[in-house]
Amino acid sequence: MINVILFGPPGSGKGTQAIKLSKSLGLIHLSTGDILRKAIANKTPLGIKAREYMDKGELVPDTDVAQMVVNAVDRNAGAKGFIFDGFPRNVFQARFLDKMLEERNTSIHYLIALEVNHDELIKRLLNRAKIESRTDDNLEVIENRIKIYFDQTFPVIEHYKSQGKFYPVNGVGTVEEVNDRICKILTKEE
Ligand code: B4P
Repeated sequence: MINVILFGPPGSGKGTQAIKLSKSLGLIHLSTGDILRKAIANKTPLGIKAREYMDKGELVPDTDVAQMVVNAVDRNAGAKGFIFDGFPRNVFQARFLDKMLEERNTSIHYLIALEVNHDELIKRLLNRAKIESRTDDNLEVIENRIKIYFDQTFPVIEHYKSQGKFYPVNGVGTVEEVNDRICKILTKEE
């Protein structure tokens, strides 16, 4: 089994790369953002609650997200592995993920951290706003999402660095170039 966390600030290309990697490696793509957006679209109780947080760029409460992830993992028992996209978002979620995988006799193997500068992040997300109509892709909310990333999410790096699982990747370049850089790490090529 191979379990990968795709990590990085909003707009760094996590979702974009996760879709490509899940196809090429045959892994299950588990995006907490996508699951939450689906819950919002379906107006489920979780979706109605999550929307209040997501529209402000804040993190949805840990207990809700954790339960969602357990459900998604257990629905895919027997999978070759998972690409966790947008999860964990803080150290509590990281500890939770480690424990949940341990109980299923597996673990995280790689944390791939996409590194992209602030101006490029803003440019990409404002560009996406013109194409999709995500309610959290406006400048004020984007700046809050980036702030929350550095305040709450960034410390997750240290958690996996201490386990020897941290792999930084330059996230600037074409989608293919970034994908090649990640694949080199996952296939252990030089
Ligand atoms: P997410 O859905 O995870 O959204 P995101 O961080 O903005 O990244 P995303 O994956 O969509 O974008 P990407 O970088 O691929 O989270 C949204 C919200 O959900 C959070 O703010 C939070 O409220 C909630 N949430 C999610 N998970 C949670 C959790 N675990 N706990 C609590 N709350 C949670 O791409 C961005 C744009 O860049 C795209 O338009 C793409 O086309 C473009 N792009 C990608 N790669 C590029 C490249 N190489 N060059 C140019 N453009 C590129």
